[in-house]
Amino acid sequence: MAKFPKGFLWGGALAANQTEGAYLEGGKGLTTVDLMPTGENRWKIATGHIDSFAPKKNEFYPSHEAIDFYHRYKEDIALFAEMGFKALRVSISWARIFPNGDDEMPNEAGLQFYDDLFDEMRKYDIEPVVTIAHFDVPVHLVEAYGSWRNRQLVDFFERYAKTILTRYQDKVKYWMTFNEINMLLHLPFVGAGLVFKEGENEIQIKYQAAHHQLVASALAVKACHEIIPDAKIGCMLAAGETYPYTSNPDDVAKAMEKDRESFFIDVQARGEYPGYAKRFFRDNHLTIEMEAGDEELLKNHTVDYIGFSYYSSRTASTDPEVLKNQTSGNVFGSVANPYLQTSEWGWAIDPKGFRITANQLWDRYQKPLFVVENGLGAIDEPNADGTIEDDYRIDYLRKHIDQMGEAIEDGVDIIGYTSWGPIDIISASTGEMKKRYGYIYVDRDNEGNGTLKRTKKKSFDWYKNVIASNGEIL
Ligand code: BGP
Repeated sequence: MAKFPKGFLWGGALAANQTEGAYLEGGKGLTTVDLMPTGENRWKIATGHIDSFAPKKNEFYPSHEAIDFYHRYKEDIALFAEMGFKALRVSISWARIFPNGDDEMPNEAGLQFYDDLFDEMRKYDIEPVVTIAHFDVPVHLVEAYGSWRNRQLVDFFERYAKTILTRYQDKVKYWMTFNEINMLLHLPFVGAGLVFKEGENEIQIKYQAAHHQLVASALAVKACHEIIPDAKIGCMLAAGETYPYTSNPDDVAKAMEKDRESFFIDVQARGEYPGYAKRFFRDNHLTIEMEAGDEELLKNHTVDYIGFSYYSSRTASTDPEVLKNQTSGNVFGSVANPYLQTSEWGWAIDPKGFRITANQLWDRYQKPLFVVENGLGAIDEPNADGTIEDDYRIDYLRKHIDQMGEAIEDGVDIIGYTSWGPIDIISASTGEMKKRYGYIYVDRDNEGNGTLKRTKKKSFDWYKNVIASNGEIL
């Protein structure tokens, strides 16, 4: 069995918008995700097509209450502490700090909330790992500026980042800029608050917005290094190796091209756009407007570590017959891999792919890796006595942690593992509550009914042992 390094950061990962609820409390402004209902409209909105910047009466918006972590975080953190968490990844909601995004002064009630939250973690020696932007843009910035398509967002983001870096400099030593930065290419409203008008060149807008986020990310890295010299700040990629469906060189080349979404990380970790990205812009007649000084900024302020999520591998094919068999529920346009089983939501389950992905990222960037998301979204059926035997979840996690250990044995430098949704939360893609990742069950259904009571699942004690044995006992 592989040895995990001493001080390995075991824990879990959450995002404000999927967890906190209290969507207008404490002076918080509306964020993009507060406009995303469950049901069929969600997908349309996620891809940048929305007709109202206010919630509608006849829709259900799961982020509005989520699991009420805003009021119950003490109870939840006590449970994480009981499992022995060394780290907890959370995000700060931009609109709790700057309700409109472009406000001159931050909102003190919002700042205080996260002060209290970090104090609560520190009480149990849980290291906060903080994502500055996790899928929520203040709605005012979308309406008034067009969100990340507008260069002005860089300044608003910089002000926000500097405000929180300064405020929490003594409490937070691990930071991350944008969650799954590549997601803006697939779900542009989710990743970047982008809304498209009929007939617009969506691809041009997405890559321009990406450039703005990359500049903003470099500015946050710069600010972090200046304000908290002993902190580490990383980027975050929705990772997952793309396999060729066959050994046909056409398939191999297609898989290679699909993996080139990691150009984001090339910019954030190596400090420049790679040649293949420039070629892609040329071939697609895209003009990315850059300001004087951007290139130097990107070059000089690269990240300290590579954060990534890994849920599954992807598979690419050029064969029209194979292409008919796209996996469901996956935004990466992957075809079904005949060697892999899938989750109830159609995500391929591939522990070995985790080792491969970690090796590829390490070989490529030679910077420490931090696994900040991994897990199985599944339906849990409580027994009559309320217990939940989630052996399928244990099985998934056991195999993935084992492969992470293999990657470490391969020489990959991995500093921590925060599994996704250690307590059941709202699903980002579907808005459902029944897609659960947690070691802790939350009594709430897709329509928002339930007591919100927390119950330990079977996986709770299992993960507790994994942490206590530093990954020796799986
Ligand atoms: C990632 C996001 C998370 C999270 C996770 C699981 O894309 O960073 O916010 O939700 O995926 O996805 P889902 O909630 O759709 O199952």
